Amino acid sequence: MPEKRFTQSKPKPTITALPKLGMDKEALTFDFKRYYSHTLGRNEQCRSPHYAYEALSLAIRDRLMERWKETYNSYKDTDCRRAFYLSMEFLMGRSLSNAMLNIGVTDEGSRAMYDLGLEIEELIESEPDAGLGNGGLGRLAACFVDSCATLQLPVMGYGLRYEYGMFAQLIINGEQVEEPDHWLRNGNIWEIERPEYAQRVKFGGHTESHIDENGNTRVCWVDTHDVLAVPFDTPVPGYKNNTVNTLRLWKATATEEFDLQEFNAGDYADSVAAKNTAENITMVLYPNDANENGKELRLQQQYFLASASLQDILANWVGRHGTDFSGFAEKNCFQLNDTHPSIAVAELMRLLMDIYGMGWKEAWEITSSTMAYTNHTLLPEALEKWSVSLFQRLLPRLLEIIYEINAKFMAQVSAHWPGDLERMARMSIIEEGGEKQVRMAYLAIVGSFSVNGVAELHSTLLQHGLFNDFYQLWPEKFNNKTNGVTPRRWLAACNPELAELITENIGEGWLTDLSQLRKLAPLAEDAKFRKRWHEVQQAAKQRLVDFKKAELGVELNVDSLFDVQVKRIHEYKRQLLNVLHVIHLYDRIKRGDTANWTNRCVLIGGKAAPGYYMAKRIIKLINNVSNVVNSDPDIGDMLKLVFLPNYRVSAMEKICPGADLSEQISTAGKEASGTGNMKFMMNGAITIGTLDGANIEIREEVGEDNFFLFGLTESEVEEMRHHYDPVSMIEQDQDLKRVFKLLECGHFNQFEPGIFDDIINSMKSSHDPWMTIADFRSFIDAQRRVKLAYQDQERWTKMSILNCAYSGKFSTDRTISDYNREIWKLTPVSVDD
Ligand code: 26Q
Repeated sequence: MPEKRFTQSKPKPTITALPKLGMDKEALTFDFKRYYSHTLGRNEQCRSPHYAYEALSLAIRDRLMERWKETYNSYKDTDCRRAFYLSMEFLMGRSLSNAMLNIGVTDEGSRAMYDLGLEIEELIESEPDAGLGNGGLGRLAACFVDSCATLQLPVMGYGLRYEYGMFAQLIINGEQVEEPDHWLRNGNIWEIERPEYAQRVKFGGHTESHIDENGNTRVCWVDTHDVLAVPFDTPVPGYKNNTVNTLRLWKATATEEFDLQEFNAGDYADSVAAKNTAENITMVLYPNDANENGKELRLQQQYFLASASLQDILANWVGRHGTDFSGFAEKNCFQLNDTHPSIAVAELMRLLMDIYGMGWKEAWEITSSTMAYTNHTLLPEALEKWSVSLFQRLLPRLLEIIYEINAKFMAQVSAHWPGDLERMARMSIIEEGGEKQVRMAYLAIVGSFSVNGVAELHSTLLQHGLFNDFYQLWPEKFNNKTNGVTPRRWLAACNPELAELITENIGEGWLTDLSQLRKLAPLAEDAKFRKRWHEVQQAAKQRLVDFKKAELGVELNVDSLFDVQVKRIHEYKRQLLNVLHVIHLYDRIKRGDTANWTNRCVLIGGKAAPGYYMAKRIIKLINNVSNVVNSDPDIGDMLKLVFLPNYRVSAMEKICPGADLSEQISTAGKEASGTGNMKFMMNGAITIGTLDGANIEIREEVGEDNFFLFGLTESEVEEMRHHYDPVSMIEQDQDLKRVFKLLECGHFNQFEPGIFDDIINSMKSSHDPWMTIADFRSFIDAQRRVKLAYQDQERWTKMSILNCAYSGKFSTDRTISDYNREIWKLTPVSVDD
């Protein structure tokens, strides 16, 4: 007799009804062993920490999964309004330690591993960074989703699952060499593939229009090459609140017809090659943090993200409400992380009209009341433009819609400023004259109900400079949302000793209400507390020293001032100004001008876009100066310069607790906000900085006595441009003159003649946009004040405590509360245990 099969009678919900998993050491140990042995098939003989990392991660993931499901159901049941964060980058870094912290099993998990003879640190270190971003903008997206989950807000992140993330940086002979980052090679425990929610994305083809049964014109986009978007979901846990939100990343794969068409044409090789074309779309992250103009694949990526995400959201809506979109705008909001996903404006119009049969007016009403745009740069050369001809070839239907949006917008401009043709030309989404271009920022502004900058100064400059025409037309759209960083990763997890000292003294409320760090301020006057603070900071410096000794073989002296600049290498960020200061100190030592000296380690790290020639030369200069300085026996411990290779999220987690001085020295008006500045401040480093980006607000919070200010203001920079004469400034400043003499005589490139000529010439040019020389004297003087402050360790420690104490504003919990109060207007949804 065959066995009887009960396939029909099983009531559905019991499939996933499971007893709740334990959060104690024993439960974690049991699950760890089961995964290690039965799932991964390893035993004691296996020496690699990778499998232990995987086993522990699987055990943690199970606990996330329970809460993820609950969160999903809570959102569904409450039918709440939601926001979607659309971003080409999510620089998540590592997940294990963050997940353990947020579900509250850091101690139990560490003890479980310890009792098994495993070092939790080693497991944590074996996780590769999810480096799906370039820098600030990508890491901001990651901090945002952390804070959204912590604030119990129904927000989902949408992005791309790049097969290759940000390249790994090697330094060979002082130069950057890029190595591909195949971060998925050993699998990714933290993602769940959901092929059942795959979406189809169109490219190419042409449009046809016809009259439908109701007499309305309908457009069909036909003869397209379609690509399948397959979602991979990553859980995003809130801090100890049972909320687990979703980050959904799309992977591009070939459709079945794609294979068949080519296959039937008879060429197997062509068919496989065609598959590659489709799958190339999410193959690699573009490693430039400024607009590399015109790359077709980049536009494909942008549209792929926008289209797949919007189709997903609309399919979900239709699944629950049918094709009645009357309540859609009340329930949904899209935040565009820069212009990169701004094609979403046109794509939502297309989907509502062409797929769901809506008229223009109704579709525009929905689109322009659900889209919100965040700008991250003022540099005009970084503003995205796409040639109309590329658009026509790749996304013909989208181009039609953009033209229509622009025609209606131009009519509005003309009504507001009758006869002002210049203004119309300035504001047009389509740039005329020469090759026609689509201005993506203008599309984003026209299509959004909110436009924000990322720090007060930046937002002001957007309103009065870059986007002034739009601000005059729609002042109510413009607002500021000063950036932040998540205090869970950037204080609690990366600096546990400091976190513990803080908690011992003011309780643990600061973890979700960072303004409570203010309670530390009075303790700056307590000598015993200062002593503890200093000890913890020295221990963090020692850990950094040990890491760098193991990684690079360099010996740093913990008693010297750790002076740190880590960020992308960019001329506007002025790593060169930092190098000029190092050369100046070197020159002073060589001249014997060392009375009252303070030993200093200058640490500089960051990646250059592979095609950015000047940035790569700056890296070479830093390394060459480093070689000369560090190998000179006259210099010894008085001065060290070290380039920190392969700067990334997990590197910053080790660097920021060990920094004394945070270098935030961009040309005023150029750094939109900066976020590294906030991480350093939170960990008690003191900033030397210009009045740029969020530095201004940092100084406001901590007070001028606890911040080393230097340099021209934004308006002074703009004024000086007209008569900027760096050559005579060099001539008139004896210190600067000697620094340039060393550079120009080839002191740092003895056997590499001429390699720094371009750098030298750029600084000496009266057209140098970054005006490095203009701020030299002021910078050197500020560094002298730094040194004097550091010599009084009691004073320095006070300043350090106060920097941490007044860093509360720079939590992304505050930033996200601001976004929510003023833009998203979501109601928090609590998730039951
Ligand atoms: C665009 C088109 C084609 C290829 C690449 C790009 C591209 C990619 C990344 C353009 C820009 C970026 C990243 C920009 C960025 O990170 N900006 C930084 O954003 C931070 C968060 O708001 C700010 O703190 C920084 O000041 C800002 O520089």
